[in-house]
Amino acid sequence: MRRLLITGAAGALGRMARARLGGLADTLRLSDLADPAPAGPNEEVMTGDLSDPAFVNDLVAGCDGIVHFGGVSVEDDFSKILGANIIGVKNLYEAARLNGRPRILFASSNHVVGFHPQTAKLDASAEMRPDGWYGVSKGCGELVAKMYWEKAGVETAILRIGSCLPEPGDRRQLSTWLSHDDFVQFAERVFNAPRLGCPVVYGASANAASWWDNRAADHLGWAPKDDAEAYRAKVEAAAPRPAADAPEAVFQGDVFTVDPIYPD
Ligand code: NAI
Ligand code: 15L
Repeated sequence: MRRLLITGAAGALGRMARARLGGLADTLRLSDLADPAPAGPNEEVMTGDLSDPAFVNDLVAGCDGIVHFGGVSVEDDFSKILGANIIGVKNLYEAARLNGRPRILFASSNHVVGFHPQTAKLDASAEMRPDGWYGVSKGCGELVAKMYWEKAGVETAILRIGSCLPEPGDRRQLSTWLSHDDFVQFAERVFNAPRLGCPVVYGASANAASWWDNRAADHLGWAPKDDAEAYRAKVEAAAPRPAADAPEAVFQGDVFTVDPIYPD
């Protein structure tokens, strides 16, 4: 690619992707509401709000690919989530349609399906059971991606990320962990695959304790390598076992399922 856009570039995954995805394009365009670190060689920085359609149109112009991390990444007031995650995604896809249909990796979340029990094995056809406004907004983003694929031919990998961290930190993450290396390999597959379409993929490493089945996305050839099991002894020594009826032991979405429904 000539130019790859990373939104949310000042955030945790944006900073990781900036360091790891430079080889995918001649230029990385880095954007966030907050200032990312200044542009280095082969980088451009554009600061602004995803809820502003004119800004997003300028942001997407000239890009061949987009890693879309920008937005509110936890439960919050509906008005904040609406602007960043729902209007922001709509702006991104409309800009993509108008600017040469760059391929998109959309960072969705396991919280789209957070009310499924941990005993369930989910695949791409699982019913959406969002566990808050955040999960609702990511489900909405997935639907926007599907609509722009069907109507306008914008290809997207919808990645329902579990917990993307350097290493798993609690017992639930033994199932939900996505290593940085496995994320990077996923991005490489997304932007190099001859055909993408608009698959839903669960963003998890090859965890022995996984709740998710990605066989519907086999055509991408993504084969995660890491397994949270390697950290089990360390995690179990550090993190007490939750009660059997605690949300972190019952629901895939963890304590998001017991957050209040924030009013506005
Ligand atoms: P983060 O909260 O560290 O980064 C998100 C970035 O988006 C922030 O730098 C923030 O300033 C920016 N942002 C927020 N509102 C914005 C707006 N209106 N306009 C422009 N930028 C805005 O989140 P993190 O952990 O880096 O996650 C990245 C993406 O991946 C998020 O969309 C998150 O929902 C998703 N995700 C992350 C997971 C994880 O394990 N880190 C798990 C599941 C999904
Ligand atoms: C997410 O969607 C969040 O962005 C992240 O902060 C974690 O809470 C993650 O899910 C998770 O479920 O572990």
